[in-house]
Amino acid sequence: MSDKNIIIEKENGIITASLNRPDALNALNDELMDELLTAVDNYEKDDSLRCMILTGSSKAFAAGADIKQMQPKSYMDVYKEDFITRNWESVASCRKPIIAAVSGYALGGGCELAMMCDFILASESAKFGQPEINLGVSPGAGGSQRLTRFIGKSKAMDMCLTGRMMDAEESERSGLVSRVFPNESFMKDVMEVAIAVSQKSMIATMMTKEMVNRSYETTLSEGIRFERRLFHSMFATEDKKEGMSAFIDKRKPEFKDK
Ligand code: DAK
Repeated sequence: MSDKNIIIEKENGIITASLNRPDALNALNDELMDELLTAVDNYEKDDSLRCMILTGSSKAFAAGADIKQMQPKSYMDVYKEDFITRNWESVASCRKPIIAAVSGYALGGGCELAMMCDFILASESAKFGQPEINLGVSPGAGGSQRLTRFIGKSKAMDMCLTGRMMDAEESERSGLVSRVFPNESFMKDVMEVAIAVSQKSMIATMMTKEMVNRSYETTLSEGIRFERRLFHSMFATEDKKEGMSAFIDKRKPEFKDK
């Protein structure tokens, strides 16, 4: 299915959403973010879909929020419209897994959108940055907060204050990216990761997401308590019985998300 700004493909329980504004290096405008909101919403509701890949083109994941859409706006415009805020958190708040697959530029809002996903896979061509400082502004969709948590204060300050770009190798080394794959096989390698994620119990996957995300929001002792509560609750699931029995029987588990 091809919408205006996002191409949606579904295969083997994996939904791939490809940002599709090639003439603007996938700059994120309000219309595109609305389409993304709808795509994420549909993904969450459809039990047959078990993992989402959010990607762009080989040249750009997304070169940021659309500067041409932002340029004429005043403070009162963006405040009154809640400009690109109302439709920006759908990826971060999705309860099912979303993998960012980044080739080329992931800048500004593009980098922020990738960081809203559960983890980032990059091709060798990926370039990350928060260049908003060059436009006389700052990150505005969580970049100053999420990037600092990913890569630490010193490097986040360096990125945000100089506006420079990091290549894939530096991004992996600093913890922004989980794995780098060759350009030639990138989407095939990403699909293999998505299939691996999709084959687990969805209950365990969703609870594990909650646990890892909670680690950003709370103290260590509260986080560990939260993990233990969810871990105990999983002993009420059929998938726990199936997973452990399958291990003992030396067979592949058949999870039913129950
Ligand atoms: N917006 C609009 N158009 C863009 C764009 C962008 N961010 N990036 C590129 N384009 C357009 C270019 O204008 C050009 O269009 P035409 O001139 O052909 O019409 C076309 O894409 C190709 O770009 P270039 O000719 O510049 O291509 P190059 O290969 O020479 O350079 C580049 C690629 C990525 C280095 C360069 O295009 C560039 O520096 N782009 C801007 C990068 C940037 O500054 N990004 C940060 C934008 S500010 C918020 C949410 C999000 C945000 C804020 C708040 N809330 C939830 C509150 C985010 C803000 C930002 O991201």
